[in-house]
Amino acid sequence: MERAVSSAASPAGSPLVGVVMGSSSDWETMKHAADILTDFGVPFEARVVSAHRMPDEMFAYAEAAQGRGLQAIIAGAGGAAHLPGMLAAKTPVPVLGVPVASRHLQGVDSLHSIVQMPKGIPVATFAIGTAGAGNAALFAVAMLAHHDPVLREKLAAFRLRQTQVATAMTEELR
Ligand code: RP5
Repeated sequence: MERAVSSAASPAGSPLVGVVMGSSSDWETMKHAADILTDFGVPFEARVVSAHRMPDEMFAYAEAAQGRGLQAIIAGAGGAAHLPGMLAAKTPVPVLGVPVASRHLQGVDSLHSIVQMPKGIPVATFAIGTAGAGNAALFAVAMLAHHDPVLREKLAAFRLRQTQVATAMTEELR
């Protein structure tokens, strides 16, 4: 299993999106977010910022996020996944939570930990696993595209390609 978290996978420029996770073991899931951001040319950074093993670093990361120009933070964690909620508590930057599949409860624990935020501090929560990581990145792209016509065109082209692929699937039935 690939456990190294890439720190240089981003296109050039100050990061607009932070991709953070509780462990390098989450990277197999979270790299699907990084891949989407790379494809769209969105500058991002990828880091391990464990909530319970690096609480001070996690707070520092959240406190610096807005000043560093981050527009969104995609946070993935597994088990008692408090990383997205704690980051959201410490920064006004929108946090997109990705429940990572856990060994014993297959990520249902992660999902409930992230999605059941008490009213007042929202975390936008995505599907368990790679679909959630990819969709969190696409959601971040959509947020950025709101003020970026080039990104908007790329997103429209991405969706058109999906439609074309799905449309061509009928041929496979013959
Ligand atoms: C969480 O514990 C991480 O987000 C990861 O999903 C899980 C297991 O971590 P490792 O034991 O693989 O480091 O903090």
